[in-house]
Order: sequence, then structure tokens, then C-alpha cells
Amino acid sequence: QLRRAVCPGSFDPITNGHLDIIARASRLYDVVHVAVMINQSKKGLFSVEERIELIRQVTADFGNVEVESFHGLLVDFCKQRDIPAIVKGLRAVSDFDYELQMAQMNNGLSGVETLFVPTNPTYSFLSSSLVKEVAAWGGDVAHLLPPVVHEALVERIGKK
Ligand code: COD
Repeated sequence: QLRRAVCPGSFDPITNGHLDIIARASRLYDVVHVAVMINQSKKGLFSVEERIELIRQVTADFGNVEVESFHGLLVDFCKQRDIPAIVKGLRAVSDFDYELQMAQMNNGLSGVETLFVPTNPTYSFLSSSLVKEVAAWGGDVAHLLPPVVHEALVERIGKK
């Protein structure tokens, strides 16, 4: 049986921090599912389809990453695909409280386990929202994103 894990998130857009976690998960598991979780109360800069397309492009070389969106609870995504493990990056202690709550809630709901991978220190300050804010004011974020994602961001913000 294939060993599966999921890396969930909003990925609006995917950053080098996300990509580092997905790459590391892809070395530990046979199949890594990247789940773009749909949150109707948050309107993204990129549509869910655009986010999926960008993630597909930057994870294609890993060979064992499947990308899709999901509307609902993460535990239901896991149940439907027989995924026993969630892999998350931990950037700093500030992430810990909320991540621990979600891990415990998800475990209580369905028994799914959450594994935390310590973020590469190069990316410990990095989030999609900060990247968007800095880019919107003309700051250079090229080193924080895969090149295709950077291009898409510059184009999207330029159009606004
Ligand atoms: N370095 C390493 N890892 C990073 C970095 C970085 N710089 N930035 C982000 N990450 C990792 C983190 O593990 C993070 O959790 C994940 O990538 C996703 O990040 P984001 O910002 O794209 O996504 P979030 O934080 O908006 O994602 C939250 C979820 C969508 C995972 C969560 O809300 C969820 O599971 N929602 C589904 C509904 C549900 O089941 N709710 C009940 C939860 S108990």
C-alpha cells in the first residue's frame, strides 16, 4: 500500500517556504497530496484554479505530488483518499498554538496524525500575505518565490 500524506493550505500563492515543505514531504512519502483548501470568506489574489496550476508547475519534477482543491474539512479530504498523515511546516513559536489546536482537533475528529517539519530558517519569516503586501508596494520578492510564481504575481499586481 502506498504511503500518503497531505500538505494543506491556501497557497495564495505558493512560496519557497511551502515548496520546501512539500519537497521534504515528497522524500518521506510515496504520494504527497497538496490540498488547496477553499475558504469562501477569504477572497484570494489568485483563483483556486490559478493556484493549482502554479503548484502543479513547480512540483512537477518531484514526480509524486498530486494537486487538487477541496471544499470542506481537511479530515474529510483525508478520509476520502485514505491519507493518514498531514504534514505542516512550523515557522516559529507563533505558529505553534494554532497549529497544535488544529492538529488536536483533526486527530479528535478522525484519528489523522499531523507531522510538523521545522521550516528552513531561510524562510522562517515568509508568508503569502507578506509577499503580496511587499510586492504591492514594489518591494523585491523574487528570491522568495519560484520564478513562474513571481512572474504571475508581478503580472497580477501590475494589472490591478
Ligand atoms: N515555511 C514553511 N512552511 C510554511 C511556510 C514557510 N515560510 N509558510 C507556510 N507554510 C506551511 C505551514 O504548514 C502552513 O500551515 C501551510 O504551509 C499552509 O500555509 P498557508 O498560509 O497557505 O495556509 P493557511 O495557514 O491559510 O492554511 C490553513 C488550512 C487551510 C490548512 C486550515 O485552515 C484548514 O485545514 N482548513 C480546512 C477546513 C478545516 O478542516 N478546518 C478545521 C481545522 S481544525
